Amino acid sequence: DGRKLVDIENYVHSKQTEPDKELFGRYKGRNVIYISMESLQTFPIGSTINGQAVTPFLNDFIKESYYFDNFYHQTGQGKTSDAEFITENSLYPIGRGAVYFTNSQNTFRATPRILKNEGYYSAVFHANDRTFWNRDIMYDNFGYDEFFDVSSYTVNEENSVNWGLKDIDFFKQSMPMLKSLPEPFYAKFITLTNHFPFTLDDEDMMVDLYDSDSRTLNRYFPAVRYMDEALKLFVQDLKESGLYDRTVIVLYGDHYGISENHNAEMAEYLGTDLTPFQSTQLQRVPLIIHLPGQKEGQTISSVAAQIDLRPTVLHLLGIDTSDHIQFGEDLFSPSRENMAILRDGSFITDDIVYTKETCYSKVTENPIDNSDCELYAEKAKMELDYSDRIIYGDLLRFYDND
Ligand code: GP9
Ligand code: MN
Repeated sequence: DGRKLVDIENYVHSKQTEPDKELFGRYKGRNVIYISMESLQTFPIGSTINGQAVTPFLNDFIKESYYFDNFYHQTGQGKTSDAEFITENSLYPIGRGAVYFTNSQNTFRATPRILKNEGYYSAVFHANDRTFWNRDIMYDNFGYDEFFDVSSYTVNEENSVNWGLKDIDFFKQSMPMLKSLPEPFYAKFITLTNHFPFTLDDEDMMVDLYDSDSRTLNRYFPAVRYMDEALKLFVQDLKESGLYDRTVIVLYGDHYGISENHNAEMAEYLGTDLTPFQSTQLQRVPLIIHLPGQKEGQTISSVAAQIDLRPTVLHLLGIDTSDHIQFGEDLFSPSRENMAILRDGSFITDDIVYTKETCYSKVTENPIDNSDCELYAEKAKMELDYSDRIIYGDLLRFYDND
């Protein structure tokens, strides 16, 4: 019953921090575009293959945006759908299976519904079948007004590869639909080309294959380079349409692209042993936030995670979240606690990494006494447990914050 929520409510409200005074509400009424970048990890950002930049556009975009280079994905088996779930709800995904399938009938208070109360129109753009990951059901639940799925796009032999419509064509064909939305809008784009097994047509190869024993890792770099190109063209189109100047743009990597099956080749690429410490650091994905009118960028290296996106974005729009049941913290809040809790129970702070029951110093990258991680370990356990209780008990149906 509803009383089960009281402890959780007390906990989440006690960890609330004050938003940044300058930024809170500064973008009230502006559009929001989220781009879920398929399988993009942080390590290719700024990298080169045979002297050619793998992410030339993102490298430039970062210079005029906020870039979080210690931002972690928190997904589990639900992959892309988990990343969506986390960012829309500021809750953790579940430990087994995908919450998009197991708990799609729950009551959630997702971002589209919150924004609807503020006069926003919401839409998702993704060129896959609407039933994939149970998205059609979940998007209704979340309060999305519209879902442009594969049936809204022209897909043919020419413009598709790998999982379907190529990202460049996806963004191009999305533009008229995006422009037709009433403003302010909240729009989410989910890319697809940079998905395992990272195959491309020859004409779309803009950097060389990497050279290792893993064909997957070798193909990853040209596939990332292709997505970077697609993002560049989309941002150009946004500028031409005028939307760029009145839209908060959030780009995030959804989850890792290179699994631990390729550890040997990754270790060779990185030039280090792939210890559990390093494997945890490889769970970083890029987060880029571009604010309307922003010309100067800033790289923020304090630890952050996908769960933090919801309060961050809502605060930019001037929406008070102090009564929300959420586990994330506003990334621009001067007093936030910098900590990322991964779904497998690993966690990261600015100083330590805890994984596989071992506590590591970030400075030495070596194991340290587990007691140094103890306090955080309890917190990590508790948060995951609280979030699970909310989902498995459908507890938000007892919570009325309207
Ligand atoms: C499918 C796309 C990829 O529509 O989002 O899903 P993933 O396999 O990465 O979860
Ligand atoms: Mn994905």
